[in-house]
Amino acid sequence: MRIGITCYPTYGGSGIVATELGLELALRGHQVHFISYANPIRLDPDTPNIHYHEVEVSTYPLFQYPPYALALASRMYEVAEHEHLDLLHVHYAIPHSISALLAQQMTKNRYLPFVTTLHGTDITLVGTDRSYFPITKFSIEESDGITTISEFMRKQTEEFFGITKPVEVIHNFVNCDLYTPNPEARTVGKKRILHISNFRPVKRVLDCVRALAKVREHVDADLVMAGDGPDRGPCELLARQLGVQAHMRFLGKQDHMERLIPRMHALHLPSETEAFGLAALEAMACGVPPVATLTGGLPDLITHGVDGYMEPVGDIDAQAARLTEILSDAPLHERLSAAARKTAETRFCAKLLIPRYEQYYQKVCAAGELG
Ligand code: GMT
Repeated sequence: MRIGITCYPTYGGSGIVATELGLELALRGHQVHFISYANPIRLDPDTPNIHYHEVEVSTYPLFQYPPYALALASRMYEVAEHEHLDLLHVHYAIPHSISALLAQQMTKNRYLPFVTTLHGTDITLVGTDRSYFPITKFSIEESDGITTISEFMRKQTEEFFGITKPVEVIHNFVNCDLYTPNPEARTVGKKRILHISNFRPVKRVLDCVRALAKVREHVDADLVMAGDGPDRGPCELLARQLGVQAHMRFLGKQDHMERLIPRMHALHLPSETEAFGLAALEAMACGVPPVATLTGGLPDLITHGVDGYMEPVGDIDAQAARLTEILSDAPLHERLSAAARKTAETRFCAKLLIPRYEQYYQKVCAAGELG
């Protein structure tokens, strides 16, 4: 098939999922055309069957807000025409699905279907800014296919937007050959807890620092913070206040998580909510057990006490106690680590989930031809 993919190309789970999906589809022989304002971070455009089409947005002084959605729609239309795309697949509703709808309407000689995948923040953002509600609901309803990444998100989409069309759950996936355990890498040095995020308030990064202080009452552990964002400064301040700054490392944004994660002993993901929790899946594939919060789509991924733990949001004592258990009880760590890898391998490997997208695309295209 010839597929056009649009996503936010910067750091963020939805862009990562879209990029990995495109790469996997290209490996399976599809022609994949990324249409975005920048090259997605994990994408090497030199990969066979991968094509990249940049969206240029003019910054004429009249435009206080450059009309990206329109520039994107034009580019989608052009690429679809020249490359004979079978369908567009947009990740994140705002504004990508509206652009796809416009591109579809501009395509007069045939039907150009589009699929929208909702990743979570496209709902929470609309939840906090109602000005986007009518247009987001409209663009989701007009999509030829709607997918999302967890059961929780399916319910949220249906309830929040009142969508009556079927919403297909296709869980996030991981490349199980790239993300693999490396137990030897964990034998060197101190115990290490990893946190990965964009440091937005929803990630509750300060809870990582508070938990570290409690864990260190029992285990000599370090906290490794990967990523960057608005709460990094407050995090550094809190680390100094709690006297744990010498046991924390801020790595900033990382391009090769598959090299970093296997060196860690546990992942701490104390988020307020997570539509899925891709960071937890990547950790599990590397045999690194997650201590996460019982929220959002995380129960789709983690089985509490088997391949990781989920504790209430904001319950630092409970989260720290789980991290302490994992770091101080070697047989428990081994058991959780093996189970985490098994969960990733048996339920969330790319090779299991990419065919689900392929089948879904075929269904959407067939319905478009009939209609
Ligand atoms: O977590 C973020 O802030 C980034 C966000 C995004 O839209 O890029 O991530 C969302 O999509 C990821 C990939 O599907 C999910 O794994 C994350 O759980 C989800 N984030 C939230 O729901 C907060």
